Amino acid sequence: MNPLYDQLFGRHAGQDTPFLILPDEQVITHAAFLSEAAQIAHVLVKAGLQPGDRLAAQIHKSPQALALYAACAQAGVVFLPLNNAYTASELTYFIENSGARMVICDEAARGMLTPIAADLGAQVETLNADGGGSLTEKAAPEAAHFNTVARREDDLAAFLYTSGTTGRSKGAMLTQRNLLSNAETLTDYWRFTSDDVLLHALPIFHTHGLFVATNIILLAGGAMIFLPKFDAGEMARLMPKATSMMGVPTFYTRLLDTPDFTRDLTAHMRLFVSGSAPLLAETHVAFEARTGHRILERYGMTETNMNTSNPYDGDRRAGTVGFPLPGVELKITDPDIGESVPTGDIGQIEVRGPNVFKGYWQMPEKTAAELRADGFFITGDLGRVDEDGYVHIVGRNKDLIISGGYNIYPKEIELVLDDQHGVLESAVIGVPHADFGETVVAIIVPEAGSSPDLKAIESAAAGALARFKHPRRYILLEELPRNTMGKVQKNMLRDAYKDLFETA
Ligand code: MCA
Ligand code: AMP
Repeated sequence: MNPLYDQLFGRHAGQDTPFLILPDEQVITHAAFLSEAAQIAHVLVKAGLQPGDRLAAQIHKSPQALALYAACAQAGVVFLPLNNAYTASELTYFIENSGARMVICDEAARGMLTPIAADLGAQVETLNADGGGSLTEKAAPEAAHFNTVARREDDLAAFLYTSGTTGRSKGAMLTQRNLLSNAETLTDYWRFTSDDVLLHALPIFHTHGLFVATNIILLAGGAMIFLPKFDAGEMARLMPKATSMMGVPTFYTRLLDTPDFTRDLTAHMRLFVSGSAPLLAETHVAFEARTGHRILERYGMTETNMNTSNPYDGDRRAGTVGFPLPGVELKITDPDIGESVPTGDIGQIEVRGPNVFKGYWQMPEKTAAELRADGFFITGDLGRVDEDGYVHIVGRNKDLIISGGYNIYPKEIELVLDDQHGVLESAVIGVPHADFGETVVAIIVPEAGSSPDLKAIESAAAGALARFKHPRRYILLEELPRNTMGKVQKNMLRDAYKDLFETA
């Protein structure tokens, strides 16, 4: 028994129906995909990986990258996918913190990662964007059948790192049950069947593209048009072959900016889902005006998978994230005392259910601070539930920026900036941005008498942090606004700089 592997992958054994459809129309069947996964699973086991060991992968999106996920599930190895944009120092932390025993990377990164991995006792194999590399070379001669390793529902299936307000990333431990229960609920709620063909342009190193999109299609037995990345022209070209699409709000605003994206092109589509960041009500309205479809917005987190969704049949309300999913309990509490607030009032959103993770890897204090003993997880989002039961997210109780669907914690950037020559302190904020929803702005306070070299600061940030976290604008200020307690008032800064990218 290995519920995750059996339910998502094993059930398709021997099926010659399409699973992945590539942009050049090449089709990979479920059976062919499973054979490749089994061959990779042999490589992992021969390399000495045991059930419960972590495998970190910083690889491009490809069918083989997805087969690696299946191979980990089959061999009972915990899959730890990493954003391609992470720098060497970010990667070092993830490998060290997770204790990964194997690292899979692109050939181009092998030289940089080999000494880091060696120091930390991990082996390195490569997997390139075209599916080549040492991993698939070693897999090629292996048998296309692998005896699935037994696992239980509460065994770990994946680690996904999420940053935190202290600047230190936390490994969210997701069990088989977390992933499976959510996939089952969503498949049903959004009516996915084996007739579905999902247009898949999300990265597969985050919950949205890996678990929400892929696990649903696997469970339903449908197919995915598997694009290496989002490209509005490609989406328009391939949409006629799809039935459904999932994306972050930037996908939708970019599609609306594409003249080829017409009503005719979407007439046959069944479902458009948005999440990972707030979808502006105006985008919802413009999308309906252009296509006649109402986008279905849902709300989730790395730690919880999906929590709420607008209804499939009922009214999909712009600016709301719908109702708690079946099996998910949601309450709005007072952040100071943790008690529920009266209906309609704003408070922090807490959720409980089989979707909620097991805790942060080796961080019992952080786990205890966010995951209550009674199972409720404090999301850090602020919201309210209206009289019709729709959940509205009105803000965040955590210092977080979401740019194009990627989460960015200001503290992590501030720690780098504060270390630079001539910098007394810094404050990093998110400001509205037409394309990314929010973008990063850094406010730097110079040390008395010094004038910091912004070019040098920019390159230090570039060396330490993934590209999507880089401030897009630096502003020098003599001092930061503080309240009487001495706390920096970021809301004043956000307000002062809210129009910086108005015309972007
Ligand atoms: C790329 N860049 C970014 C971003 N993406 N900068 C800020 N924010 C971003 N999101 C950098 C590029 O490296 C490039 O740098 C420059 O910005 C512009 O790149 P561009 O070509 O416009 O970007 P792109 O490659 O087209 O990517 C934009 C994107 C992509 C398609 C929106 O970021 C994306 O696929 N986002 C989806 C993220 C996602 O899956 N989130 C789900 C998390 P340069 O200027 O040097 O060229 S899961 C989650 O949040 C929860 C669980 C949930 O509810 O789903
Ligand atoms: P992550 O940690 O990457 O999983 O991101 C989770 C966060 O994304 C949540 O805590 C929310 O702040 C945000 N988020 C996800 N979906 C939505 C949504 N539909 N509307 C607003 N915020 C969202």
